[in-house]
Amino acid sequence: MKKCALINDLSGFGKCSLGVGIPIISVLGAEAHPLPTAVLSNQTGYSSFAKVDLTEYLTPFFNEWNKLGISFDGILTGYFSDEKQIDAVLEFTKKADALLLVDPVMGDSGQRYKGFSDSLCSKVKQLALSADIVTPNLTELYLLTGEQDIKKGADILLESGIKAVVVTGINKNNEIGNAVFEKGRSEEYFAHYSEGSFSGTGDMLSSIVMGKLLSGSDVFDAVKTATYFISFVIKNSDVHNRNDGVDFEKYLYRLGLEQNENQEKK
Ligand code: PXL
Repeated sequence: MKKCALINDLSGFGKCSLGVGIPIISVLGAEAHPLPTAVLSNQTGYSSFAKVDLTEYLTPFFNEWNKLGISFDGILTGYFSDEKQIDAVLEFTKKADALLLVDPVMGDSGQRYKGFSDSLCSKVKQLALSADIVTPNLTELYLLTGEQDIKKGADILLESGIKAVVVTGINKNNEIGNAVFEKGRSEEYFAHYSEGSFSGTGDMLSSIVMGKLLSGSDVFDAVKTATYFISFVIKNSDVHNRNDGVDFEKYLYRLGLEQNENQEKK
């Protein structure tokens, strides 16, 4: 089986990060190997939270993984609570021969998440620029490039050597969608829009894309699957507070079914 390292936080409430990454990578048929950057009582969108920061453990954990001689096929990164975590990850990824997908988690809806200082954002940018694929939302695209224009922002990232840029959460004609840019090809996928923004949907997208890539899909098909799945899940969720996240658990089987059908055809 393909092995995927998931470097992200673990939040007890407010479904996101490892809480959605582990089941999604698993249902798509790859091994999920988590390394929590922090453990939180709940994600930071709620009015308060308690947090255990695991910065000092990242390098020792990577050292143990290296001692085990594990070679990862994919590395997916998400939320960081300290710049030093990113230095540790850069040290690890530079020696790994893995597909690196960086979700440059920094903010949403025009706002930075709590704790994202200029210096943490510039470290996230450094990591993003070393990735094969990045999945910024519009706020993060702006923080990475200073561009509000999607194509111009994506081109800046492609010029810096990133192979594919997936810009998420685009509203057009009352639909919601994601745009994929590679040098020489770009596509957009749109689906039903449910008003609002919901915790963890960016994490769902990056995990679906990684899981699909590890099973041999290209990034366009991967984003297409993610777009329709996330839109369907939101539409069928009973959400009282956007911080709680969406009812993806009930529909994971759909991702698994589609994946198994595709694998059987191969
Ligand atoms: O889904 C992004 C995210 C991840 N992790 C934590 C967060 C957020 C967004 O608020 O607070 C802890």
